[in-house]
Amino acid sequence: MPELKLLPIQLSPVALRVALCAALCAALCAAQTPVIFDTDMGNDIDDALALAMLHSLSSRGECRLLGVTLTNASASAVPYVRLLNRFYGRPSLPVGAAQKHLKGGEQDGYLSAALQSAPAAFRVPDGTSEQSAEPAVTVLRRLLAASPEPVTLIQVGFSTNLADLLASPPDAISPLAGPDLVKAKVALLSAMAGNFAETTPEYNVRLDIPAARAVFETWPTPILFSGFEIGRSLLYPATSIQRDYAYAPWHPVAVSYRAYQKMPYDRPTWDLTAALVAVRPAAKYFGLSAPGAVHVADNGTTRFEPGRGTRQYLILDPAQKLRILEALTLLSSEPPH
Ligand SMILES: [Ca+2]
Repeated sequence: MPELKLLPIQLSPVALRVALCAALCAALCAAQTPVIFDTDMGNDIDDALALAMLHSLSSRGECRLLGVTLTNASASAVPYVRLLNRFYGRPSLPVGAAQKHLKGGEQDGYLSAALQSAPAAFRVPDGTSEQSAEPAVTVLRRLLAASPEPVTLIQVGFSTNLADLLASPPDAISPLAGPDLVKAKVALLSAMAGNFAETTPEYNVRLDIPAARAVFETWPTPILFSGFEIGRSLLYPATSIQRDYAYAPWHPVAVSYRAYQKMPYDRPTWDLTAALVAVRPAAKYFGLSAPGAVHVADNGTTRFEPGRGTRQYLILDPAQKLRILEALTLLSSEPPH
């Protein structure tokens, strides 16, 4: 191999292969968008499907899931997220716990059902530290401060944690206060929130209106909204639950879906759409509004004002519906790698 002589240090073929692999891995890692998933897991089933999707996208090397933070304060939420992470082969993924109890926002739609039926291999042991977690804002600050690359945040629950992040002072984790930390470390916030088709308050906004207003009106980097009308127009098919998850004798997502409502039912893909565009912004699954500002009224309705601002919302082209649904079902039902 005469070309090896061009190197200042001669490498054996094996060492060269190792070095090339390391360089390739470094290049691939650099291409992976680091993401944090902020979720009200347990209130609706789309959060579980969206987290499954993010595990698949991470395994495919399209993103790097850094951690999960919760806005559902149910005692079962942390163990459930750890259960899912364990099923998908990421048992040590950081999880941050909700600190605020929001009326109507800490339902256990399927959390206990999955936890109680889980085989021992996936179960989070009782009485261990895995049953609890650090506060969500502590986890958010640490993950952001430690990330060498800008992070994409995916918020599919209430804005409680991100408002608290904005209000957080400098601490031992970072000398930066919340807004400066976000400006330095967050590329994009992809949020399932609001309604840009009707003047109806959307659930994620309505449950913590002051937090939604603080985040949507003062967040210092761009926000991409998947409004209520997007997920409502793209229904996750019950047939996928019946067919695509049967590869595992016990599947946490299928068990959860069946526990959440009486089967068979199709469910809006609200949170899945926010996760999909966060990881694949160039795929053009959706159209985008012009940039502008988003205002939150006292009753929780959202109003988009085109012009100054870095907020945009998704627009659904009916011709793309089947393509989007195929991506959502394939990604959420992909077996752990
Ligand atoms: Ca949600």
